[in-house]
Amino acid sequence: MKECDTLLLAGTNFPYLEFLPRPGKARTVQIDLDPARLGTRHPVEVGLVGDCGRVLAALQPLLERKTDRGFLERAQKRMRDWNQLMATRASRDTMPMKPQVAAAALDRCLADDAIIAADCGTVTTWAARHLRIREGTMFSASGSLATMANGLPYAIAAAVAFPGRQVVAAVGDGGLAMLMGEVATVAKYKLPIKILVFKNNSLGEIKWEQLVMEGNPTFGVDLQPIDFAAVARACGIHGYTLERPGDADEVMREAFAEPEAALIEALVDPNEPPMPGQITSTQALNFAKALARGDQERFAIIKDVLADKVREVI
Ligand SMILES: Cc1ncc(C[n+]2csc(CCOP(=O)(O)OP(=O)(O)O)c2C)c(N)n1
Repeated sequence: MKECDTLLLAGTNFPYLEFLPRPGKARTVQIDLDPARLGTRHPVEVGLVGDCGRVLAALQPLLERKTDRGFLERAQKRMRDWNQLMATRASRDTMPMKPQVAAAALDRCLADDAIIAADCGTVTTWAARHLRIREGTMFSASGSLATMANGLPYAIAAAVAFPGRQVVAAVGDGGLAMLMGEVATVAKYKLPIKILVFKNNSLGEIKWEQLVMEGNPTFGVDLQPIDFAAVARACGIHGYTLERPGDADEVMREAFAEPEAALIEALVDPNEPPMPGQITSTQALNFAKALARGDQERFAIIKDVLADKVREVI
């Protein structure tokens, strides 16, 4: 997106401005049903009010196919490389299990028309990167407010609104702990939701923000470990624990084969960084500063980041 000359925002309230081209660098067209949304995030040259599907269909005949396919082909190659990197990261068999391994195993159990709700946290990253959105899939996260603990209530609402469709909540252990009573709601109303908990015993997103955005050793982000599979059973739904990467597919399939609700707690590595696609020099510098200031997990973090890099190079 940073290299485009024209940016088309279609039905989005995308709040992460650092990923958009700098204002003035690209001409921007925005389509939204709500005129109040136009230009709120990014300066817009042309604002179009209407249903995105219909507006895009009306715009399409105005496009001219370029003979120079260079920009498209470079983007496609980068996408292929990125997908390859994601596949590599999701197929590691080291212990503790990498969160990407659990997310990819979940992906292989998804129906095309699944409704997926992801919590806010590093879990958003694993879900967004490893769950393939098919035609008919619905995927939600807490986009504007980025609130924790949204995944399970979203899933409950989806299961009530769309009976018969596969509904999945991908949640963090911090998020689930905040609204754990809702597991009993799932049991009470017999909603056949599948809940995947990424259990890293930490407020993962905040841990990485402290390291990378602030350059500080982590503080106050460890969670009281909870046996979520036991909580699930105590509330009246099936509970599974997934610990070993080699068991990921089998445990996930078993849980998805249950006609009733099931919760799978995946014990995942708390030191797996949600690495951005492009790392800025400030991020790298802050990370180094935090480690130099004596983060208690620094050796585990460095070992993993280095091992990951070496594997990518090989
Ligand atoms: C209600 C609320 N409180 C605090 C935050 C700030 N916050 C964002 S992500 C996060 C940690 C989430 O931890 P967890 O659910 O365990 O997921 P992880 O990041 O470890 O995957 C926090 C505290 C928030 N977004 N919403």
